[in-house]
Amino acid sequence: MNTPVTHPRLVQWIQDVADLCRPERIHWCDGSQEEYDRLMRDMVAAGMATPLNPRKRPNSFLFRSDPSDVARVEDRTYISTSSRDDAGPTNNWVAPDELKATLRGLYAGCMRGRTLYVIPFLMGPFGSPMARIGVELTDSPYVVCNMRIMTRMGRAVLDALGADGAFVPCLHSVGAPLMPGEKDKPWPCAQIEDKYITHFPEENLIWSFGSGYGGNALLGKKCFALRIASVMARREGWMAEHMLIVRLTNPEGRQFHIAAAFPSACGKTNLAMLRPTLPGWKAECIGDDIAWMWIDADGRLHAINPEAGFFGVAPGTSYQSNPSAMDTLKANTIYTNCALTDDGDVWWEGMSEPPAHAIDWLGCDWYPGERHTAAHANARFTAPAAQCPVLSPDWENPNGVPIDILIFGGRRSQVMPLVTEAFDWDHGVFMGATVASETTAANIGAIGKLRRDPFAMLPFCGYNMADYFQHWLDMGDRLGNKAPRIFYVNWFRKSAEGKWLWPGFGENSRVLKWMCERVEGKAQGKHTPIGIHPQAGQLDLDGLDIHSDHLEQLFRVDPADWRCEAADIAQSFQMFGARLPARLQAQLDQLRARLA
Ligand code: O2Y
Ligand code: MN
Repeated sequence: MNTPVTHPRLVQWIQDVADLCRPERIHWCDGSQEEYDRLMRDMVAAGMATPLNPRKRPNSFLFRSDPSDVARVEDRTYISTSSRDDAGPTNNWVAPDELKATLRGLYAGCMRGRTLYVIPFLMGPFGSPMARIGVELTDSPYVVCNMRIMTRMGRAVLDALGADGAFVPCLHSVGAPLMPGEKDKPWPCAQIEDKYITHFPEENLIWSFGSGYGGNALLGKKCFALRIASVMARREGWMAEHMLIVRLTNPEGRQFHIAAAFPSACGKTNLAMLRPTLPGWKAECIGDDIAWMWIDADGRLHAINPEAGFFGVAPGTSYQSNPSAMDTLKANTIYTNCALTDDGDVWWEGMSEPPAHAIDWLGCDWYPGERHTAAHANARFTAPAAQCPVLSPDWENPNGVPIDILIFGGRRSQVMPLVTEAFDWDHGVFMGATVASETTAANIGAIGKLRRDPFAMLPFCGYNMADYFQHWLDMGDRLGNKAPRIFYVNWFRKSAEGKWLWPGFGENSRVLKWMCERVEGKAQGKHTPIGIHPQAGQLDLDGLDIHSDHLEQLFRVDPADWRCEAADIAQSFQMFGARLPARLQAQLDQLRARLA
C-alpha cells in the first residue's frame, strides 16, 4: 500500500481493514476540489448522480437513495460496552465481542470490486484545542463528497495528525460487494436486517455497515460528534450536545450567545439562521446541529460547532421559513431524495408552488395532486456552512463563543407554554431531562405521538442517560455563578381549534429578546409552579397582531394537565432506577408539590 503518511497505527488499521474487506484499490482523499469534481463526474457517469442545471444551481447534484435507505435507523444503532448498564436503558446493546463477530462476518469481502477511500477529517476549527481528528474508511464516493462539505477533510488533517496523533477510527461500508462484471446499483446498500450502526465507546471506535444514508454513513456527525464525543466529553469534563449555536446582538451592540437543543424536526436549522423581526436586533449563525462546549479559562461555558456544513431537511425549507438556508443552497450543494423539475432544478414540498411535472424521489413521473409527495419527507441538502449569508465571523473561532443562554424545546401542541425560565441550574437540567416532542413525518415512528427525548439526545447519547444527567449536574456545579441561564420554549402550541398560537420563525426573536433582558437583569419574570414566565408587558409584542386571548393560552399552566405531565415524567424516569440522580428526583417532587 502506498501511504502519504508515516503513522504506524493508522497504516496498520487500514491494512487490517483492507485484508478483511478486500477492496479493489485504496484511495487516500486529499480533500481537493479536483478530487471532489472527479468523484462527482464518475458518479454521474455511473448513473448514481444527476447534475442540476448549472444556470439554476451551479456545481450541484441530485442523488436518489434506495427506498429502503432513507433515514437514520435507530433500531439498528448500538452502543456496545462491556457492561450493559454502561450503555443504559435508552440504547440498543450487544456485547462487544458478539457484535464485532457479527460485523466481521458482514465486512468480510464487502468491498470487493470497490474502492476503499481513506478520509482524514477534523471535527472543529483548525487550531482549536477542542478539535478532534477522525479517519473514516468507506467504500462510498457519495460519503466522501458529503464529508468534504460537512467536515474539514483531507491533506491538511493528515499533516495535523503527524506520525502519532490520536484519531477516532470510523469504518463504513455500504455492504454491497460487486462481483466481476456486475453493474453497480445507483444506490448500493444492504437489506435492513444487515444494517448496523455500531459504537464501541470504550475504544472510541465506530463501525457502520449496510446504509449509505446521512447519519448512518457520514460518521463524523451523529456517530462521532455526538455518540462517541459524548463519552469522551464525560471522561474529559466537557459536553457534546445536540445543539444549534446562534449569536444575537441587541441594538446597543451587546452580544449574547445561545445554544439550543431540540429533537429532530423542530426547526433547529430555522432558529440557527433566524432573521429577527425586531428592529435593531441581529442574529448570526454559528452552527445548526451540534455544539461541543467546555469551561474555558474565564470560567464560562464556551462552544464550537464541530461541523463545517449543513445536512438539513429540505421539505418545509422556503424563502418564507428560512431565506438564509435557501441562499446557502444556491450552489455547490448535494441534494438527496428531492424531486427533479423539468428545467433541471430541485423541488420539495413547502418550497414553493408545485411544478406542473417533476421526477419524484423514486425516479418516477410526478404531477401535483398525486397521493405521495414528490420529495421524501427526510430529503436532505448538504451545503457548505461558509455559503450561509448570516454566518457569524466567529463561527471558526478556535476558542469558541461564550454561552449566555441554554434553551431546550420540543414540538408540543398542548401543555407547554411559549417560554419558561428555569429557577436555577438543577431545575434547568430537569427541564432538559424531560424534553418531549410530538413526532412528525420526518421522524421515525407514528406521527403525532409524544416521545420523551431528554436533552434531544435520546438517539445520540453514547452512555447511560442517567450518568449523562449527572454529568450535566456536575458541569453546573463547576460553572457556579458563571453558568448560562436555562429556558424551555415551545413554538408549536395550538388553540382548541387546532390553530398555531404563535407565528414562529423571525418572530421568535421576541422570545429571545426577553431571555437576553433576563440575563441583563432588565426584564421582569413571574414565578409559576413550572418556572418563570414574562411578566405582563415584558415580552415585546410591538407590531405583532396577536389576540390577548391567544397570548393567555400561550402561557396557560393548567394544573390538571401538569399533574398528568408530572406523572408522565415520573414514568419516563422509572427506567433509570437507582442510577437516576437524586437531585432530579428532588426536582420532580418539588414540581409536584408546587402543583398540589
Ligand atoms: O436521517 C438522517 O440520516 C439525518 S438525521 C439528522 C441530520 C442532520 C441533523 N440532524 C439530524 C437528526 O436526526 O437530528
Ligand atoms: Mn440533529
